[in-house]
Formats: sequence, C-alpha cells, structure tokens
Amino acid sequence: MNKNEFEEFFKRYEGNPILTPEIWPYKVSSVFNPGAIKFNNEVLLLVRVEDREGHSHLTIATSKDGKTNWHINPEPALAAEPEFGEAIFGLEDPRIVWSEERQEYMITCVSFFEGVAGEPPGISLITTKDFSDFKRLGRQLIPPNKDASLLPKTIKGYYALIHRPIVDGRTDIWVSFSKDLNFWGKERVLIPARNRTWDNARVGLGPPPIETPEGWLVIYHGAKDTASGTIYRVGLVLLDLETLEVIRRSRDWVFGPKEYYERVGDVDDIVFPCGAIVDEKTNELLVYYGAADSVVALATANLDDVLTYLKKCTEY
Ligand code: BMA
Repeated sequence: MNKNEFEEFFKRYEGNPILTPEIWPYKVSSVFNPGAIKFNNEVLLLVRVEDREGHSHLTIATSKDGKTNWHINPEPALAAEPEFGEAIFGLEDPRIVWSEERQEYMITCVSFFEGVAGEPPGISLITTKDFSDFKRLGRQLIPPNKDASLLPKTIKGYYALIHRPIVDGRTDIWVSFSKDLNFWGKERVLIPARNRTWDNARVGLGPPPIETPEGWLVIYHGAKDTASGTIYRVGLVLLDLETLEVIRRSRDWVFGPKEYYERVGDVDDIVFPCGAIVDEKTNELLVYYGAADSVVALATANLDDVLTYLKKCTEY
C-alpha cells in the first residue's frame, strides 16, 4: 500500500449494480436503499422502488448467495396505506431485524404523515413472520423523523429504536426506549453530526446495528453539502452492548461514491446502505446500498477487518 492510500476494507462486488430498473418485472423508475435479512436460507432484500409518479413502495428480491440470480417478486410487498395515516407519497428506506424474543421480523420504514401540514416524514413499524402477511403496528414517534431501526434485541427489557429526528434544525442520530412499542421515552442523542467534517450536514443510521463481541457495529451515512450538491458517504461507530455508549467512531468516512453508478443517477453522489448481512461461515459482511438513488449495489468486507479498523479509532 502506498503512503498516500487509505485502507479500503470495503470492496465493491464485481457484478455491481446488482439490481436495476431494467431487470424489474414491472415498470419502475428507480430501485434503491434496500433493507436486507436472511430468510429461508436466502438473502431477502426489501427494495425501495420509485415509480414515475415519484411515489415509493417496497418489493422483495431474493438470492441464495446474496449476489447473483435475484428473483424479484412481480408485485409490491408493501405500499403506503392511507387508513394507517400514511400519505400516498409512499414508503421508503426499510430496515429489517429478526427479533428472537418475538419470533418475527420487524420492519421500520419512512412514511409520510397524512393530514399533517407538509406531510412530514415519520416512521412506520411493521411486523411479519413470513414476508407475505404483514402486521402494521402504526406510527412511532412524532415527525419529522427518518432512518430508524430497532435493535434486534431488547436491552434490560426495553426495545431500543434508533432514529433521526430533526431537532431545532439539527439532524443527529437519536435513540428512544419503549417497553411496549407504543410509548417511547428516555430519548437521547446517540451519534451527533460533527462540525466541519464529511458528516457535518446530517447523519442517519444505515443498516440495523450488528451485534459483535466488541459491541454493536453501526454503519451510518453522513452528508456534506457542497457547491455542486450533497455527498452521502459512510462511517462507522461501535456502541457498548449494554449502555449503547459510543466506544469508537471513525474520524474518516470509509466508503463513498466513486464508481459511475454511485456518482451519476437521479441524485448524484449517493451511497446509502440500509441492509447488511454477516455470512457466519466466512465472516463476510455484505452491505447493500442504494447508489445515486437509482440502483442497488453491494459492498463486502471482512468483519474482523472492520472491527480491527474501528478499534484503532479513538475519535468520537
Ligand atoms: C435522504 C433519504 C434517502 C435518499 C437520500 C439521498 O434524505 O431521503 O432516501 O437516498 O436522501 O437522496
């Protein structure tokens, strides 16, 4: 490695982009920002699909190896439901966890508040056991809010919901706690946007936190506003398994728009991960991300390399 090269532990899959509008079984404008989970010995992506009206819904795509031979469902799995107060503008950016305690999958996604001035974004919580029947648990927290995921397990009897409200113009990552997925409290800032950095404009959770022996691995996006638009890149944080205190935070971004499909699209210069899988046999971390709000791509890393890098970071 040359002295002026960064350590690049995320590698782009050579078959990127893995999902594009051209291969969709019905007419769509763009496909991006998928949630990801292991289901029935396959990788299941819940892909945000935008139509030409500009509305988004969520559609399931599955693959045995998480890389090739994707089967895309011919029908959307989830769309906005006005009877649950979701404005027709759509559902966006799902995150999926498997709850061992509840024996079901829990999906959080962005929806828009019908009947509230400006239809601000908020968080819908949906559960399923089979990705065929879905149960809506309704809205969580007040808008505006985005980029939410539950932790896959409760902490001292509390569900922990990581989310990104806008508070007094600031966009930091927060956490709130609940006993019943109904009433939330004890909220606090978990990961703040920083000053004059690559992640100063806003930050938001990427995939659901991944439990490792070193702590919860958080992959997050950070945005920087520039004269030619906003650049979305990826950073890393390690949280204490019990207290959720930040143990480590990368000072640098570790993955950013570089390839053509990341730099040019409906929204240029965006990498936006919402789902990640760990292959326990190989210790490979597979991170699924939307590229330029247009296509779905995959980056992989060795989980140990990621943790080794983070443990060297002192900045938080
Ligand atoms: C964010 C979200 C994402 C989107 C990103 C870049 O605010 O809305 O859905 O990918 O902007 O446009």
